[in-house]
Amino acid sequence: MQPHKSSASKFLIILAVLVCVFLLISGFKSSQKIVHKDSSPTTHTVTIFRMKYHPAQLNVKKGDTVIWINKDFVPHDVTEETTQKWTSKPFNQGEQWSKVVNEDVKYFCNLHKVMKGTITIIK
Ligand SMILES: [Cu+2]
Repeated sequence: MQPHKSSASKFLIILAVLVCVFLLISGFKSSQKIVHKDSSPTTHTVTIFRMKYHPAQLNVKKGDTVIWINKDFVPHDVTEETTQKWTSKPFNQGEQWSKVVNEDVKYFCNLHKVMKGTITIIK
């Protein structure tokens, strides 16, 4: 009776280990999938109309692309505000300009300095 009992409990232990391994593998696979999805760059659109950027505040991931589309009747630009280290140059209605963003940005329109926007890098 004793040997039979111990082989039954051995079987249960092996079964439990197999279930654990299966759960670990499936959990690992699904978390890998999420990481891959999160890290792939995406594109965001900022529309310019009525002398404003919409949305004026944008959260992106590092490496994402932002496209500004001018839907106003007058030209606008997108210029880095703090040191003006980059600018789109003015672009007209129906035109667009894009940039890959790797850091927090404060920008404004050099033609209409009340127009302002920010981009924040989120994890
Ligand atoms: Cu403007």
